[in-house]
Amino acid sequence: MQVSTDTAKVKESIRGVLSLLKANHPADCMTCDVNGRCEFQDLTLRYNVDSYMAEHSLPKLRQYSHEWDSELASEAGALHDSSSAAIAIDFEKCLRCGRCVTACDTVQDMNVLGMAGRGRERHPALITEAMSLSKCISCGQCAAVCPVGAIAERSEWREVLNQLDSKRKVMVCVTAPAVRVAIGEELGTGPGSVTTGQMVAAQRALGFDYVFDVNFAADLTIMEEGTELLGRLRTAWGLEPPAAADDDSSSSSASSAGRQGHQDEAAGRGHHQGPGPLPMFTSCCPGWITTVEKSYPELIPHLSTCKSPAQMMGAVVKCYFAAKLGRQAEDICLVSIAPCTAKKYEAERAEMLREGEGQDIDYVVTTREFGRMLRERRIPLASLLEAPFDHPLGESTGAAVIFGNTGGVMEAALRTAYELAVGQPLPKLEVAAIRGLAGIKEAELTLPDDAPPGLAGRSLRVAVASGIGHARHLLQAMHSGQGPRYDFIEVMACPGGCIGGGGQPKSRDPLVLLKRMGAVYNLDERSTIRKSHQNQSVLQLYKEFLGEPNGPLAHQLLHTSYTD
Ligand code: HC0
Ligand code: SF4
Repeated sequence: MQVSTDTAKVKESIRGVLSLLKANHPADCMTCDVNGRCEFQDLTLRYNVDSYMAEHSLPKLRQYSHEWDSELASEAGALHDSSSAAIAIDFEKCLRCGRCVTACDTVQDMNVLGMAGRGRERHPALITEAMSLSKCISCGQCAAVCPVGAIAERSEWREVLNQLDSKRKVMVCVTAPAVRVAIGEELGTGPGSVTTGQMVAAQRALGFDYVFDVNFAADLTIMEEGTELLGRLRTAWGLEPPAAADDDSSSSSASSAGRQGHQDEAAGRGHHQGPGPLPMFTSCCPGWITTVEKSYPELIPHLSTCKSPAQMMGAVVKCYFAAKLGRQAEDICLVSIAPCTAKKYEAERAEMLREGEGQDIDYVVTTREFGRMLRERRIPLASLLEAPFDHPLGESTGAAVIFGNTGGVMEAALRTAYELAVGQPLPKLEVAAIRGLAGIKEAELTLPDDAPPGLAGRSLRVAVASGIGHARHLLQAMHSGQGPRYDFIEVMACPGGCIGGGGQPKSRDPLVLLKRMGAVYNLDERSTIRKSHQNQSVLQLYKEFLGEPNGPLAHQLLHTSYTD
């Protein structure tokens, strides 16, 4: 059989279908957030749909449009939903392709969205009355595949530009690991292009006073989470905790007074508790945290108590850096640029608010929104000269950047936890078994015979899942007693990890995740320092301000709790 897909007859048919869709589509492209990044807009231009509509009976199509809209409105309930902190729905723009439903149900196994109606009236709809009443985890996988702007991240970029223009506050920008391998792609430099230095230059050109890096806090997270893991392992293995380090090593810096105040408060709040059970799950992905809270509350004690790197960065900027500047937390406006839509929700969580004060992170904009800001301000990312991050909260290691890939948090944690426990580096820094795009991966590490007493010859079993559908399979296998017992499990809600986040550039390239993943691993390989515990600025922060990893002040500022 020969199938022709590009004949004049086929093209005419496509034009007819596009015309029907366009007749049903609101005419608000000029103000739509995806203007210029819209598959439907591209197709209507390519097939010259306006001329087709002029040649045919447009009034009749409009008539059809009204019928369709009223039926959809009555069947689907609300056409608009803005009840989520992360995701905004405008089904008036919906083309009824159903990609969002596939992403939510088949990939993520969440079933927040479904198809309603029959025949030609079949359309995506919310299963519950509102997003806020659903089990939505804010992952944004629906938004990442929407060809138009029917499902999108809750937009914050205009407010950020207003804040930058008003110059009322000290403007600080922090950027997640996976953005540097994707913002170029959003602006046309191709998947897998790395534009870290140009990205920093663009943030300065936007008007940010300080440009820091979430990667710094990823290294900090490894210090906290690695220490927490070792504590849980020692308890499970019946070993004595290591001798406490001297916590009184603070320098006479300007931060000491601030530190003392925070420490007194930390002691009063009694945040610090004993080690939790194994397996320990990572806690840096807000989509995964919401999944546990809403669907698996029995796993809450297994979650690491560490805040995500982004939120650790928020706490460090608002407490430590503000004090260094001689300013109050409210004098700083902190903008986080992330590949993730759920980070918008995370920043607003009650657990993340400073007592009596506001959010640590004031705004979260996705990679797509960041691209929009640069286009809006005519900042030509690709042709900017590279600029460095500001010191000291811009320093990071290769271990930090791999957080952006599925398996990266685990690999970074193993590089540090192994070396701190055993006293010698991992035989090979690249843990091949937990690299790649497989939805579930696992590895086993055996500690060497010359490890300290109690550790020699012990095995550490770890697992990595990305995509909530895969995480559910892993949990089911564990629940049914199949497979090994794990000690440490990394879960990221988005397929591929943060490189595939719901706020990343929309792409139809099937290799896009592999290209972004390769770019992240290249950044690690090219780093001179590749282990988090060798980040000198992080070590200095402990010395100058935080005390020791998992100490009282670290617990108060860098750890959190969960709600079922
Ligand atoms: Fe991620 Fe993260 S790796 S969740 O995907 O851990 O957003 O990139 O910023 O916080 O570091 C997202 C990316 C981060 C955090 C880090 C973690
Ligand atoms: Fe489903 Fe994630 Fe979209 Fe929520 S954000 S509707 S869970 S795909």
